[in-house]
Amino acid sequence: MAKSAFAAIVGRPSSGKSTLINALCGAKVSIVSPVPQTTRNTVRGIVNRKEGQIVFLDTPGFHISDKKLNLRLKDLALRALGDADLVLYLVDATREPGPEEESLAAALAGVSIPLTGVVNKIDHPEAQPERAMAFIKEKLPKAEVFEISAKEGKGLEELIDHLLAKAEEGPAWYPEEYYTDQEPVFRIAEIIREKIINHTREELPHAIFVDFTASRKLADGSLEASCDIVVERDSQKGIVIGKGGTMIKLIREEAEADLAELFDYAVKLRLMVRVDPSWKHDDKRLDSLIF
Ligand SMILES: Nc1nc2c(ncn2[C@@H]2O[C@H](COP(=O)(O)OP(=O)(O)OP(=O)(O)O)[C@@H](O)[C@H]2O)c(=O)[nH]1
Ligand SMILES: [Mg+2]
Repeated sequence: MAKSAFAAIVGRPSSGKSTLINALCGAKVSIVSPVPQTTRNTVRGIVNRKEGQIVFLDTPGFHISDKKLNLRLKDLALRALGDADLVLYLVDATREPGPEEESLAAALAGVSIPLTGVVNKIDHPEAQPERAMAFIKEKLPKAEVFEISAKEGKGLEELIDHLLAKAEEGPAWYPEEYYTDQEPVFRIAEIIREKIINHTREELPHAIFVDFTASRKLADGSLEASCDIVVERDSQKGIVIGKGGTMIKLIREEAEADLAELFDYAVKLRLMVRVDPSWKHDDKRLDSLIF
């Protein structure tokens, strides 16, 4: 009988959760940027081995803040634990564990599913893996701890073997050829958001969301997708569009190139920029964005 498990990946913002899920799945499942709070949803990535299937759940970074958006993201990260059989607690070896790390470790100490500690970014010149290791051992003494570099793909097979050993016998939840279950509409919007964050991170790291408005199949088999990039202020609209439209063109071209890798049909993007000063305070809007 094969094994199967849902494994939630939790950690502070920018600890490398999304980089890890992509490396584990060997494909871009979840968007990555140097800006904290990039991931806003529980994103599933599937790994199949002859021993069984692990469905990884990437989650938003655990961040302490009173802002509405952040509260929702934190809540979502903790809720993913309720859907999981195993939990991976990712700690960034380049950062000192402060109050936020303490708070997350305390929350995880109360969780009843098996927990595995993961020290990430060991490739980084400023990494102090012993410090991160000692922190996890102190706060969560029962956890086994692995050292990895998600970016360089180091230590991942050992981690997968360990999780398969911990997993219980059970059916595969997804067909073997699946590496994610995300809808194309969501993936397209996310890839666009990744390009915007990575190009405008100093000016508007969290000010945007991408609203998929329409799509149609063209005669050549490609998909034309229309999306609104929603910003909070007029000045931000100018940043996204760029001088003479150069920025939005770059965003479109890079996103189309990534999408060409992800889908077996071409995606042609029609991007517009819209201003909505209150989207981050709009409960209905947040309901539709954070799930
Ligand atoms: N050197 C190094 N950098 C890494 C590694 N893993 C992730 N990073 C970098 O860390 C930054 C954050 O990575 P993400 O994967 O987006 O982090 P995250 O935990 O998903 O962040 P949120 O979604 O915001 O919570 C990016 O600049 C990554 O390139 C690693 O193993 N080594
Ligand atoms: Mg992420």
